[in-house]
This record gives sequence, structure tokens and C-alpha cells, in this order.
Amino acid sequence: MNMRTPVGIIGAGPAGLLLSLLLAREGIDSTVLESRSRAEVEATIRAGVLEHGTVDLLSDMGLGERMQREGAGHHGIELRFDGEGHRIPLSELTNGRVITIYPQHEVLKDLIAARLKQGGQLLFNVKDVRLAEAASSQPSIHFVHEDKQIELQCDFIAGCDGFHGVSRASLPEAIQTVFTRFYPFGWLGILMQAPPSAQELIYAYSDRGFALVSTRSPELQRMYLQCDPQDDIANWTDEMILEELQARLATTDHWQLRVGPIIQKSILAMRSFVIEPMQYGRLFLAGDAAHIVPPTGAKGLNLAVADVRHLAHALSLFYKEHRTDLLEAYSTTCLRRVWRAEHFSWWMTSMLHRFPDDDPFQQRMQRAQLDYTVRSRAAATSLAENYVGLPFEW
Ligand code: FAS
Ligand code: PHB
Repeated sequence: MNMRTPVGIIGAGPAGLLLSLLLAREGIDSTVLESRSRAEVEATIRAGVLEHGTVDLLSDMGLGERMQREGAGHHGIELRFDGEGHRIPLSELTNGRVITIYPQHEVLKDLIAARLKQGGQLLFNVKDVRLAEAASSQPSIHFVHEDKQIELQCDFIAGCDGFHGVSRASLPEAIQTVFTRFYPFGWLGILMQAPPSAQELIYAYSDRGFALVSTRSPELQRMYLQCDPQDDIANWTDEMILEELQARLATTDHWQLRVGPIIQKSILAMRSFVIEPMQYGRLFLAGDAAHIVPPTGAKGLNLAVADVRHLAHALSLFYKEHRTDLLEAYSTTCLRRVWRAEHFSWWMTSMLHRFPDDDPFQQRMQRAQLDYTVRSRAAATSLAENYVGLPFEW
């Protein structure tokens, strides 16, 4: 069976769904192909921090009603080390820009509901997705849906299928350059039914390793601690996790973690990854399909948003004014922001984690960096402007 659409989008994560809505706003139709079910996509426990610009864009598109109601704006974060907490006043240092805590899976629910309400084509549970003719003016996507073999003819393909998707593999080896950094630690993440232990996020550096106190709602908390990426989560009892969190977050004034039942726990590995270019012919990669950041800078989802914002703008000028200049410059345009976020995420990760092979000199370097960051307004401002998100035009 043959289908046709201007833009074939592979993946219904933040990148793919937002792109379909941004294109619809420009009067450009698209078809989104997702390998998982709607329920699985809407249950994806991932990001929690939205940059200022991401929130503005979602609100401008009329997608912010529930986010504004259920999300929480944070005006600062805390860096904690040597038993002391140090607040970084984000909004004070960035002319009022803030972060919003609103879970990724809630964002996905809002985007899916909005696209289906528009009558948009969103196909879940697709199988055997295969790209063809990406370098030609008539690329196509072959896939199976409800046991039917389908060929989707497109003008353009957007590869928004994440790090483990199929799109990136369609870039010929000869044209691509891959940049990777693996970290010798991972994050053990938990969801815990408890009241908040703090009003703002706490990033802690301790001799025992990194810890992060984040949140999802007044009843549900999200926390992470540095661990061995090869470790098996079954080796970590809930008591061990809570003890380790309390130990790494301990302060001279006896700060106490508020605890409750842990309802979800998992270990994720950490890497930095970028592929250049992010396009090949009529195929454009966006989000995790093209780049991965360690979550210490809370940048992954927000970078995906910035990519598709550029791509939608470039595609709308192609359809409206037959301009190809922004499409040709797509990679260069996105990669500036991507490398800024890669650096910021690597810098936060390097400053806040214990490296298994570190020596006393490296530990002193980390403390000197932490001390400078919390005592120098210039250094704190640099962290703040990167954390809340640089303006899209940066
Ligand atoms: P995604 O991976 O989200 O979506 C890709 C979609 O494509 C998926 O639905 C997948 O099922 C589908 N797909 C894959 N292969 C396919 C195929 N062959 N055919 C069809 N569909 C296919 N980022 C932040 O900004 N802030 C945070 O706080 C943060 N915390 C994180 C915590 C964790 C534990 C993790 C893992 C990541 C975190 N991130 C965070 C990063 C994360 O949010 C990603 O950057 C974000 O999901 C990227 O979105 P997409 O590029 O849309 O890719
Ligand atoms: C989260 O809330 O999941 C979260 C917050 C900050 C990070 C990473 C993850 O840096």
C-alpha cells in the first residue's frame, strides 16, 4: 500500500511530536511513525526540567495550559559540597529566566492529544521501519502497520527516533564524523512517594559520589545517585539507596531527606555523543538521534526542541518561498547550540562526579571549580544562563 505526506517523521518522542505540531502551525502536513504503543510512549520516565525557551515555545503554540497548571517554576538550584549548600539564583542572574519542572511523559501526553485533536496522522506500533532514497528528491519510508506493508512517499524525512533508532544509520559512513565520550559512572534513578525534601533541585558533590534531588510533584520525588554503570539494580535495596542519598546530601546542620516508598528504580549509563552532519539529502536528524548529553545539565529534551524549531522554520520557508538556504544550513545552525550544551553537560558532569581513577589533585580541582562557581557572580551567571537555556537566537 502507498501513502504520501510532505514530511515523514520517524519517532513520537518530544522531537517528532513537536515537529509535527510546529509544521501543522505552518500549514504543512506530516505523518509520525512510532514503533511503540501510545501507552508505552506516555509512560516514558525521563526528563523533568524544561528550559525557559522550551516553556515559552509550548505556551506560544497553545500547548502550555496543563504545564502552567501542574508544572512548577524554579528560580534557583543548590550546589551542595563539603556539608554546605550554596544557592545559584537562576532568575536573578538571567533577567528573570526560570526552569520549569514538568515531566517529559506529561509533555508527550499533551503533544499527542493536541496532534490527534488536529486530526494529525500518528501511527503507533509500526514495525520494520526502513528509509529509502534519502538523497533523492523523493525519499520514502517503508514499514509495517497492522500487518500491512506500507510505502510512505515524502518530500522530506525527519529522523526523530532517538539514539537507538534507524534514521542515523542512513547517513553514509563517508560523510559522517562521530564524537563520543563515555563516563565511568552511571545514574541510579528513583521515583519515591514522599513530600519534597527541598524547594529547589540540589546537585551534590561528595566523596561518596554525586547525588541529585529533583521532583515531579508535591507527592512524587525524583532522585539520582552516581553508581557503577555495570551494576545490577537488584543489588540496591531501597534502604541502601536512601542511606546513600542521605550520606551524600548530609550537611553540617543535619539536613534530613524526606523518605517514602520507592515505586521505580533503574540505572542509566552516561555518554556524550554527537554525529556531524545532522542531515543527508532530504533526511534531517533531530534530538537524541543526532546527539546525546549526560543528564547532569538537564539538556537532552530541550536540545531536541531547539532542533525541531529550526527544522520546522527551514521547511516552512521551503514550502512557502522555495528557499533552501535554511535547510542547507540546518546542521551548522543546530550544532552551535548542540556543542554549547555538550560542553555545559560535560562541565557539570566533570565538576560534580567522583571519577574512579581520580587523585587528590583532581579532587582539589573539582572543589576549586565548585568554590569559584558559588562565590563568583560571573561564574554563577555562566552556569545560570546555560542551565535556564540560552535564547534560541543565541
Ligand atoms: P526519544 O528517544 O525521546 O524518542 C524517540 C522515539 O522514537 C521513541 O518514542 C522511540 O520509541 C521511537 N523509535 C525508536 N526507533 C524507532 C523506529 N525504528 N521506528 C519508529 N519509532 C522509533 N533531558 C532533559 O532535557 N532534562 C532532563 O531532566 C533529562 N533527564 C533524563 C533522564 C533520563 C533517565 C534519560 C534517559 C534522559 C533524560 N533526558 C533529559 C534526555 C531525554 O529527555 C532525551 O533527550 C529526549 O527524550 C530526546 O527526545 P527525542 O530526540 O524525541 O528522542
Ligand atoms: C529530573 O528531574 O529527572 C532531572 C533533573 C535534573 C537533571 C536531570 C534529571 O539534571
